[in-house]
Amino acid sequence: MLREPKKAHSDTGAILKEAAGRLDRATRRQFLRRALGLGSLTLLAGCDVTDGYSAEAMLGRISDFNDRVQAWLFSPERLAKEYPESMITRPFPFNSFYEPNIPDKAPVIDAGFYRLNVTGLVEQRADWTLPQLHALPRVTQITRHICIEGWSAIGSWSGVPFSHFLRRIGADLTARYVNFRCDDNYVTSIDMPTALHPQTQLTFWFDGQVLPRAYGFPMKLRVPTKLGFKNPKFIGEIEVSNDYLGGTWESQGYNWFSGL
Ligand SMILES: Nc1nc2c(c(=O)[nH]1)N[C@H]1C(S)=C(S)[C@@H](COP(=O)(O)O)O[C@H]1N2
Ligand SMILES: [Mo]
Repeated sequence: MLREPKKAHSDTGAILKEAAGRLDRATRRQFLRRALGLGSLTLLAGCDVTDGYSAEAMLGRISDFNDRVQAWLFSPERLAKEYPESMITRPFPFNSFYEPNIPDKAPVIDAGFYRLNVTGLVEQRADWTLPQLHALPRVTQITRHICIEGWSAIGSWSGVPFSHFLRRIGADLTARYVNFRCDDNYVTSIDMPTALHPQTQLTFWFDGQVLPRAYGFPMKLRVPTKLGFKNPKFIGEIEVSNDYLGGTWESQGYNWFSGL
């Protein structure tokens, strides 16, 4: 059953401004002028959208525009802001695409049986066990996760820089996409420049502990330059590909790029 797109929260303007705050001043003004100039994000944040059909049509139009603006804005050199430990949000919010939106419904994955499938345009199409993944070099980031539904929170995530992992599996770094298939049937995909961004992380630990089940055990992709829904949890397969896969929320009208 196709679900009606979740209505944009009335805080979209605030979230946009928060995201814009991470840009330098000239870029920010251009961003806000171009994004808000068309009234697209104002519309997105507005309450006029009452039925799923018009919401979907409108989001489609906005998406085409935003893909262009955001692709133009994105640069691999731009870093998401990092925060001190004292600013970590506890407890950290939980979100899922399924209903009811509660952690109890998150998949139960057995650490011993778990295998990560690596497929597509890579030299080593092997499966990885958790101990093998945990042995990769570890870095930590404290960044803000921004959800399109109108909340944001600061968290601490640790794991291997995704660019390191991609090189390790001999990924074709000229491929266009990295696609993710998750154990709850969630799907999303990112462009290769974002996959290689220095802060994009294959995450196994959260706030100093093993990534809890609700937050994506055994692994998620942390992408601080993208909205929350571009951060897949419970990853079962990573595919390097030139084929556009889209995603669970992307096919419901959310902008595919959704980032800076
Ligand atoms: N597999 C999977 N990944 C997912 C989702 C999901 O439902 N399933 N929801 C996305 C959305 S919309 C958000 S905001 C974040 C929520 O992550 P959190 O529960 O760690 O806060 O996960 C993203 N990744
Ligand atoms: Mo989200």
